[in-house]
Amino acid sequence: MTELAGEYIPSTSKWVRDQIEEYESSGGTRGNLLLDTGIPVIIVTMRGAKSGAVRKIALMRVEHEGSYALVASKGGAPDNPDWYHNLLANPTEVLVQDGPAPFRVTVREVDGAEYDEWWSRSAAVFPQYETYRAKTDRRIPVLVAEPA
Ligand code: F42
Repeated sequence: MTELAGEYIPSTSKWVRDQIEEYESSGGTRGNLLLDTGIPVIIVTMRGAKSGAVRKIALMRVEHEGSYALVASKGGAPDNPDWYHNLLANPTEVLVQDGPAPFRVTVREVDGAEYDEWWSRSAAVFPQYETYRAKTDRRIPVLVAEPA
């Protein structure tokens, strides 16, 4: 089973860590939608930038030709999510789970035309991203995870 070595420290956000637990324990057959929206999610496993621990988050599933957008929206909050820093610090120690088992990916931040292309794919899956963008003057980072 593809895993990251080290101590797992769950998210401080209960609803998120519960969703991750349900997704992983069911092989992606439960806990795979965002609340009651019917929109699929993925689980991303990474290395903490400060703790060096294993960290996990859930994100909306935005997939295109085997690659995934990781949209650091955090509900339109004024600051970036902690996980954004993790992925920038350790871009090759990342797993994506989209179904029964996680697989290794390499992550990079996108800009320019590539950002626009992935942003429109993301907003097509989850229109709420546009609401988040309108809510903050923070530029919401978009990273792309590509199978390693
Ligand atoms: N968040 C998004 O930003 N975009 C989405 O599309 C999205 C979808 C989604 C769907 C389902 C679901 O359950 C949650 C979803 N979320 C989405 C929420 C997402 O999973 C995260 O919970 C959210 O983005 C906040 O991420 P965060 O990394 O800021 O998490 C906080 C709550 C957290 O757990 N903080 C920890 C803490 O102890 O305060 C630290 C986490 C951490 O990674 N620390 C690093 C370390 O070294 O361990 C250091 C990080 C640093 O700043 O260097």
